[in-house]
Amino acid sequence: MSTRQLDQTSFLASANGAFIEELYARYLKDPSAVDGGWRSFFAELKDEAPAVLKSLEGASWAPRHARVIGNGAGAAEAPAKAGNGAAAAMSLEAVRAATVDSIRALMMIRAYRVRGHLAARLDPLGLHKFQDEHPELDYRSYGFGEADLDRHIFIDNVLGLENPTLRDIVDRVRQTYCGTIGVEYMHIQEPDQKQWIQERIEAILNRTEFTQRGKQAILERLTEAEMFEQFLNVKYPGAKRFGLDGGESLMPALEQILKRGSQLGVEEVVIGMPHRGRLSVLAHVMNKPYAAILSEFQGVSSNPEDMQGSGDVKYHLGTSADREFDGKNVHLSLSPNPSHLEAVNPVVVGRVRAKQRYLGDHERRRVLGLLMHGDAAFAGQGLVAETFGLSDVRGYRTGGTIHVVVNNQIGFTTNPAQSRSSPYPSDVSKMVQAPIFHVNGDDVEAVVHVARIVTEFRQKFRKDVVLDIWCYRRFGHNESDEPAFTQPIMYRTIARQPSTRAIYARKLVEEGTLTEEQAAAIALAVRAQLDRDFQAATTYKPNKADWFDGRWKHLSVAPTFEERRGKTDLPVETLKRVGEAITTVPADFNLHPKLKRLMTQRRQMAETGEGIDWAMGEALAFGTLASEGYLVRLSGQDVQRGTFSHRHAYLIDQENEQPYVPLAHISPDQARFVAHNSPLSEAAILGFEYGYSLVEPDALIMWEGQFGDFANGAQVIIDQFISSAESKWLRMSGVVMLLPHGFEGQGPEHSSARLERYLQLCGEDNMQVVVPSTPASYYHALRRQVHRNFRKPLVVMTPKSLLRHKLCVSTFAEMGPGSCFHRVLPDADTLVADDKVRRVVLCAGKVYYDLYERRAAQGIKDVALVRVEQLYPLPARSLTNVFTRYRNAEVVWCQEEPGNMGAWTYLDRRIEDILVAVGGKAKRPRYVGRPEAASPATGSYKRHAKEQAKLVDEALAAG
Ligand SMILES: Cc1ncc(C[n+]2csc(CCOP(=O)(O)OP(=O)(O)O)c2C)c(N)n1
Ligand SMILES: [Mg+2]
Repeated sequence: MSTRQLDQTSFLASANGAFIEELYARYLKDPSAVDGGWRSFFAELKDEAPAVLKSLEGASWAPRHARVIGNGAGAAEAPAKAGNGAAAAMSLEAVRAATVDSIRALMMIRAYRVRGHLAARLDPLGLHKFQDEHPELDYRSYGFGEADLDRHIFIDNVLGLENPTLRDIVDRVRQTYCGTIGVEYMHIQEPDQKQWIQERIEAILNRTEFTQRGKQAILERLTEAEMFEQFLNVKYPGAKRFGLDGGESLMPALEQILKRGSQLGVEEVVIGMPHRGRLSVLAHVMNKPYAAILSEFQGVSSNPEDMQGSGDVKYHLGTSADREFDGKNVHLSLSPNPSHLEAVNPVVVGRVRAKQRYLGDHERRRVLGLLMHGDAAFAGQGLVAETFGLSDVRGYRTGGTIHVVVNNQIGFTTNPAQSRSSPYPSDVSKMVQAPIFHVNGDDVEAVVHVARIVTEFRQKFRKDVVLDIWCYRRFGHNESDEPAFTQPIMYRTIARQPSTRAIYARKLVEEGTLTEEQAAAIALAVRAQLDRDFQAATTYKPNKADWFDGRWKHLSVAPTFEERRGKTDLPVETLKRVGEAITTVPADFNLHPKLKRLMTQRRQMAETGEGIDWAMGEALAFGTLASEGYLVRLSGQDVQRGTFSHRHAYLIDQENEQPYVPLAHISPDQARFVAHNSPLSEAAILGFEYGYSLVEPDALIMWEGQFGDFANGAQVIIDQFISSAESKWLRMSGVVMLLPHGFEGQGPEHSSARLERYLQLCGEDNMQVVVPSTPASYYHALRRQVHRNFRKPLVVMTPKSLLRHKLCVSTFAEMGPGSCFHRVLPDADTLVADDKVRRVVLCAGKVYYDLYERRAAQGIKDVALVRVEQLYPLPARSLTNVFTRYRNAEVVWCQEEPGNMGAWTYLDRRIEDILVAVGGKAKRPRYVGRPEAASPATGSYKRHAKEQAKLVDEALAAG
C-alpha cells in the first residue's frame, strides 16, 4: 500500500467487499503477500472464509466516516469514534483492525443466523437441553472480550442497527434468534428467499406487536380449544379423542394462516391432518357444530341414516366449510384420512393441484395445501419425503404446502431420540430447502407471528414452508392411556404446567390488556355454548350426505352390476379422424426414424380400421375422450414413452429434444391430454392421482406402475383410500391403475402385478378389476370410466408381450357403433356344436393367446376358450350364460400364476356357486396353473418356458 490518501467514498463504501476478497485471493496464492494482521485473520477463518466473505455482501461494515491515512505499517490512530459524524483520519492499520472487528462480528451474526435456533427456548416444559453454551454463539469465540461489549463495531445495515456496540449486536441476535422462535433458513440456496426472511425477522426482533383486539382473538381461540377438550374429557371420560391438550396454540396458528392467506389471495385451502386435535379443528376451523361432534360421541353415525357404508371413527372424518375473513370467502376442505399417518399427504397435494387447474390458478396462489403432522410421524414416514419430492416437479407442483408440526415431543410412548436420528422432526423438509420456524407453543403470540410469516413466505415464493410448534401432550396418547408408565418425569412436569390459555390469560391481565373478569367471561361464553350443544346433540340429525355436490352433481350411486355398460362406442368417422390426428407430426419435426415407421403403421391402422394394436387402442381411448372434453391425465414412471417403448405419447425432436404430443393436437376445442413422467415413487404418485380424481370427476386420471408389482409400495393408498374410501367417507373416485402383468420369463419381480391382492380387497362394489385381452376391450374399459353416471376406481392388468403380439389386435368394428366392453369374451370360433364341447377353459389375459395357438396347432376342436375380462364385479350373469351354453362340458380355470396367486382362490368358490346354480355337468371348476409358490416366478427363462408349456398343455389335454 502506498501512502496515498484514501477517502471513504473510494475505499470504504464502494470497494470493501471487493477489497477484502482481493486480499483473500492474494493470500490464497501466497500468504506472505498480505500483511501479518490479515494473514493471521484469514488463517483463523480457514474454510469458513468464502462463506463469511459471501455473507458480507450488501452490508457496509467498516468505519463509515473515516478517511484513511498512513501506510498501514502500524500508524496508531484509533478508529473514528462512531457517531461523531466527522470524517476522522485513520491509519490504514486502524482501518484494518476495525475491519477485522467488523468481520468477526459479522461472523458471529452469521453463526446466530445459522445456529441460533440451537439455543432458542423452544420447549415449554423446559426439559429439552438447548445449547446455550454453543461456542459459535459466544462472542468470546470471535476474539472479543467482556471489555469489548461497549465498543462500537463498524457495521451498518445489519440487524436494523445503526452504529451499534458489540452488546447491542449480541442482544439483538439473541432476541431474534434465541428467544421462543428458532429459525432455520440458511440452508436455502436462493439469496432472495434468505434475504426476505432475514429482513422480515431481524428488524423487528422476530416479534409482532398485536393489537388489543388481536390479543383477545388469540385468547378466544385458546379458550375454545381448551374448554372443548376439557368438556369432552368430563362428559365422555376415557373415550378416544386424541385431544389437543397441551398443543392448543395450533388453533390460533391455523386461524392466522387462513386469515393472512385470504389477505394474500388464498380462496381455497385443502387441509390434511392426523388424529391429534382433529376434533378441535373440525369444530373451530371447519365450523362443524359441537352438537354434531357430541352426537357422534353418543354413538350416532356421522353419515345420514339412509347411507350405507362402514362410516369411520370421528377423528378420521373430513368435511368442508366456507369461512369468511374480512369479507373474503375462503373455502376449506379437510380431507378424511385413515389411521396410517402421513398417508393423506399426497392425496391432499393432488387435490390442491386439481383445484388449481379447474380454477385456472396458474400462479398457484389461490389454492393452498395445508398439512399438519405429528413429530414422530413427520420424521418417520417415508411418504413425507416422497411427497416433498413432488414439490417442484412439472405436473405435480402446487406452489408449496404449509406444514404445521404439532411437536408434542413424544410419539405414543416413544421419545424423540428413539423416533429419529436428526435433531428436529422437520429435517426432512430441508430436501426442498423449505424454511423452518420452530416455536415454543406456550408463547402463543410468537406462534401466531410465525404462522403469519410462513403464510407470507408461501404466498410470495410458492414453496413449502414448515411451522414446528413445540408443545406437549397433557394426557396419554389417547385418553385411556397412562403416560407415566414410560415418561414419568415428563408427566410430572406436565402436571405442574399451567395451560397455554392460562399462561396467556395471565399475561394479558398482567399487561393490562384484559381484566380477569373479561378473561373469565370468554370462558363462560364457550362453556355456555358447549352446554347448549350438549343438549342439542341428543336430537342431532346429520345433514344429507354431500358426496354429489358441486362438480359431482350429475353423478349418483352406482346402479346394480348388470346395468352399467355405459355408452363407449363411437362412429367410425370419429375414430378415423382422431386416429389420423394422433398419427400426424408437423413437417418440420425431426422424428426418430424408427418412430417414423411406427407412426406410419399407426396411420395405416387408423385408415383401415384393422390391426389396431394395444398402444393404438389406448391412444384412441385417450384421444376420443380428450376430444369429447374429458381431461386425460396419465402419470407414472416413464409413462410418456412407456416402459416397454410402446406408447410414444410424447415424441422427442431428434435435433432439439422438444416434445411433440399428437394427442394434444386433435382439435382446438379438445380437453387437455397430459402424461407426466413421475418421480420414482409409487405411494406419493398414486396418492396424488387419487387425490386429483376426488376433485375432478370428468376426467380420466391414471397412474401406471412401471411393473405391476411395484404398486405394493403404494399399498397404503390402495388399502386405505382406493378400495375403501367410498364406504368409509362417501367419496367416489374414478382413478385408474395400469399395472403391467404377465408371466414372460423375466423373473420373480417383473411378472406379477399381484392380481390376487386386488381381488381380495374387492367387496361391496368398491372397485373394478379387469384383465382386458384385446385393445378394444382396454379401449372400452377406459372410456367407460367417464361415460357412466357413477365413478369407481379401476384396476387394469395391462400386458407386456401382448403389446406386440400379432393376434392381440382389434378392429374399428369392435370400437365403432354398437360395440361395448364385454366382461366375458366368448370363444371366437365355434369348432363343434355346443353340446359336444368337452371342456370350457376359463382364463384371463395373456395365457389366452398361448391356449389359442396351442389349440389350433393340435387341432383340438372340443375345447372352448372363454376369457373373463372383468374379474370384479364378477359377471355372474354372463358366466351363467356360458355354463348354460356348454352344459356338458367340464370347467377349467387356467392361469399362469402360482396357485396361491392370480385369480384362482377368488374365483374357485364363486364359479362353483354359479355352476351349482346352472346345474350342468360340471359341479366345480378345476385348477390348471403353476403350483403354489413363495416367489411369483422363476428366474430361469428355460424353466419358465417349460412350466408355461406344461400348464397350457394340461389345460387342453383330454382326461
Ligand atoms: C403409519 C402408522 N404407523 C403407526 C401408527 C400407530 N400410531 C398412531 S399415533 C402414533 C404416534 C404418533 O406420534 P406423533 O406423530 O408424534 O403424533 P402425536 O400422537 O404425538 O400427536 C402411532 C405410532 C399409525 N397410526 N400409522
Ligand atoms: Mg407427537
